[in-house]
Amino acid sequence: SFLENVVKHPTFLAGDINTSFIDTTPELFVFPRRLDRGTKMLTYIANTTVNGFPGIKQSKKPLFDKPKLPHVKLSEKVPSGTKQVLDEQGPEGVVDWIKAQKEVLLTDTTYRDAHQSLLATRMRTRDITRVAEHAARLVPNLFSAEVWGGATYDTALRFLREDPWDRLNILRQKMPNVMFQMLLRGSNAVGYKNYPDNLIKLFVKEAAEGGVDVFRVFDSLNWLKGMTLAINAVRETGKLAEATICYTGDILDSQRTKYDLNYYKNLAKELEASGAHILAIKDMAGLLKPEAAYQLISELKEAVDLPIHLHTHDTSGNGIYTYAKAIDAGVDIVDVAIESMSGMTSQPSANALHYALAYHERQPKVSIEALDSLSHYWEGVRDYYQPFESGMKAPNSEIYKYEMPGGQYSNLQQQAQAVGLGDRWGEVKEMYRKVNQMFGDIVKVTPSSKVVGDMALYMVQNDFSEDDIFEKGEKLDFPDSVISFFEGVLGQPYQGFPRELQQIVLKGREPLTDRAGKFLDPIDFRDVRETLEQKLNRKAKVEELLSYALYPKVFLDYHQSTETYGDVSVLDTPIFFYGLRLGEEVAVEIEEGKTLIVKLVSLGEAQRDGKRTVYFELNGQPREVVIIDKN
Ligand code: 3PY
Ligand code: ZN
Repeated sequence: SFLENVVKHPTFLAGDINTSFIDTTPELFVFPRRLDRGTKMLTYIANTTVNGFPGIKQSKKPLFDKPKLPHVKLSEKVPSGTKQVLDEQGPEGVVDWIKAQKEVLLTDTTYRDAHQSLLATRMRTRDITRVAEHAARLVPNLFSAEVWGGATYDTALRFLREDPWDRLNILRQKMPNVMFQMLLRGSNAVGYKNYPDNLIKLFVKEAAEGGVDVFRVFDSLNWLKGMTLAINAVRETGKLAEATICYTGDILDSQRTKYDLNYYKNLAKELEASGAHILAIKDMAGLLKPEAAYQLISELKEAVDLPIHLHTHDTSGNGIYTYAKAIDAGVDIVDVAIESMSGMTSQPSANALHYALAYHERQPKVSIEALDSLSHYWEGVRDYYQPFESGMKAPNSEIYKYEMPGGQYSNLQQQAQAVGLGDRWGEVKEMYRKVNQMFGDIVKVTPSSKVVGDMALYMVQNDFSEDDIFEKGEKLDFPDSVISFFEGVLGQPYQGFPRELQQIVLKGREPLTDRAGKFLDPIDFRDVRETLEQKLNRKAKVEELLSYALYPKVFLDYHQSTETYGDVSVLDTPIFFYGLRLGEEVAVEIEEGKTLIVKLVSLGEAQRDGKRTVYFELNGQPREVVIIDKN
């Protein structure tokens, strides 16, 4: 095809060639895409059929029932909702609207935190968006749907081979009435480290344009300075800034005085003063006990004039009780998940809350039939993701002792297994608790929770006690995340760092005392564009610049995957995870109105070099692809 390029080139056709022609005409080396979409898709299916999917133990492809979509007339007009309130009356209008509601309002986290906490964030855009038009008609009275942010951005690119911005765009089209909410990790955006200020600003601007209406902004140490830049960036977009306090400790425990009611009240006032439209209480580990919820919410309602939005995880099994008490204390909005995606490390059930508040004057105005029909859909979808379930079978009130966030519990357990500590999980949890105390009792949420988890693993793995750390610490190589925590890169913990341990870890280096973002050079996006476009060999969209700036390697790997396999988001989830059974025939809609019929006919033997030919029929025509058998 090099030759084809040469003979088709206008200079060649004009007969006007000299010897430098090849050197000075770089486009000669740009070959048309080698593989058509069909072949790319077959390559993905062949590879997955033979080699499996990362994180899924290879097994026979299970038989699945198709998830049942709710019966809804999609031709009917979508009722208006909070999104229209925002569009017509702006963020202050939404705030007034919230205050005027007697009933407690609901945020549905099924599309984000629920699967982040239950299924390792693996839910694919296809399964999320398929039910969106139905949900828009069934539950138009939601306050918001949490659909983006947290770990979803990274996971979409890294594991699901899809563009997180597509999810947002498709959802926005299909659900035009309910406000969309995202979780933004302050100056860590949707990543695990501090990014330059101009990246945060551009990210927020694009996310707002892409459809995010409510930005829940938190800092992993509850450090105000880590949030204000993002809060201001959100305000500039005309969207809602939901400034967040992460809840830790126990306000009612007289033994634990660091995070008491006054701490929370003061922080709430500071957030109000820094421009928050809504105050979120983010109980990421599910530590807020019912009576504490009553007192905390009552006092915060007195302390600030902001609507209050409560988030919890149901790990202990007490989530509904906590919400009931918070609702009696006047909380404005609570986070729930559709029943079949709720409970345990996820949010409390929306459906159960409906019944818990039967005959209560604040029972939410959401139809239980609608919630049930959505729950049936998610029940079917959840089966697809069985390999990513944590294996937790019952509530676990030990979480009150360990204070591990919902999303971290199963993750850390897996990490422990990966380093051969599977049978010492109990010790790891105890160590997590001890490390928290060694670090001065800190707020633990992404990424500070990861620091505590890394240190706990490190200590158990090496059989280090707390004394060992203090005695031998000068000579130890601590995990990177622990070093950057003590360097102050994640921000400043409330009441500062434990000095002695900090000096041991930093070995004489001076920590930061101000925002890391202040010292990072702004990103030159023109530079980034140039580099990226060279790598992609085409124009890049702003969203792609952001993905590249946030996660350079992950984004380039994702790009490489789309070059090899095409757009795999069109495959249904069983095919995406397992490929095809021998003889299985499926229809794949690769774009609207264009469907390919694919049948797996046979698998050739693996050759010495691992190559294996896989035989298909594509629209009735025989096709074969060669892949490497990695087994
Ligand atoms: C995240 O940052 O992803 C979280 O969900 C923290 O709770
Ligand atoms: Zn959460």
